Amino acid sequence: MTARLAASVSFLDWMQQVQTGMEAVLDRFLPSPAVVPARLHQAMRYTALDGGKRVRPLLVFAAGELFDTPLPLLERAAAAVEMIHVYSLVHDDMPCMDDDALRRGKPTVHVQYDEATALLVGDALQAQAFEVLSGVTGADDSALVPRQLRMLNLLAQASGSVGMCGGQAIDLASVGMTLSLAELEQMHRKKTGALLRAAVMLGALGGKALSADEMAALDDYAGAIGLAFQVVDDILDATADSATLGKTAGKDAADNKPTYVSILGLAESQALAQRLRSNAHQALAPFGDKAQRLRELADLIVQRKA
Ligand code: GRG
Repeated sequence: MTARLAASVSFLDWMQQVQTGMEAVLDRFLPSPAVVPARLHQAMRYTALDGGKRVRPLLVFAAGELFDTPLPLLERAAAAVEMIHVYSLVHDDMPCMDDDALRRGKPTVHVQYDEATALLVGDALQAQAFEVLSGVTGADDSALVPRQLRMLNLLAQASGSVGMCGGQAIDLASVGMTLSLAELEQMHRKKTGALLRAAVMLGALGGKALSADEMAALDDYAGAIGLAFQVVDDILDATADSATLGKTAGKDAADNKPTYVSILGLAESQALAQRLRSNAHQALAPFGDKAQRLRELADLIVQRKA
């Protein structure tokens, strides 16, 4: 990826630069398709490359701008969080979980390859994420090692049983059940919110030290966008079509899953997404203009159509 773009660059151009750059970064950090076991490596690349909105890497880079995080560390953090995200999608799509055949506009890994390969792709991407984040960043990397340690700890917590995996466990257990709004929120703060929060915090922790107030403000922002992302996901699942989403639409209702739309209705869910966007903006007030990209990402998350 090239050096940071000036703040005068439009949000769209910045986003496209990060998305394109991420393709090259992931290509660099994924095992070569020629290395044994070639089929596993090809399947890892099939699912991780050429697809997805790259929301988590965008958050890493936007938060990194606030704290002057060095580019090599930003690239590693962005690749690591995207690999964890992709692994979660591959496992989530398997017949033992959501049993889905379409993801990012392509057949899911267990359909394109087979179930055992899908399981291993997820496992290997998870390990690869931690290898990448713990890797050497450059010649003068010793000063970065303490930061990397904190980042590794954060990513492990966000991915594990008190984070994303825990949220998925609650999700699987709640099929066909009536959840209160508070229970639904708790599930999503873990399942989707934990990794989105990690993306923001990873970008920040790689840079100069954060004060307690800065940490709390970023946490508030990350919490608001994490929940907004899921509210919008529920809205899109109920209102968009599969071709637009690149995944099967209407799945939540078909699977009898509690969602924001099923509990609050469409209009109230849309109002909630707007309130969360405004909360995210408010949380960024102490950072002034430097947080412009994070503000724009909050808008994107709420206004997205896929
Ligand atoms: C299997 C351990 C394990 C966890 C799965 C996140 C998750 C937990 C499952 C995904 C199910 C799902 C569709 C959740 C809704 C929110 C979400 C994470 C959507 C997909 O993320 P996007 O929209 O996807 O950022 P792209 O493809 O753009 O990266």
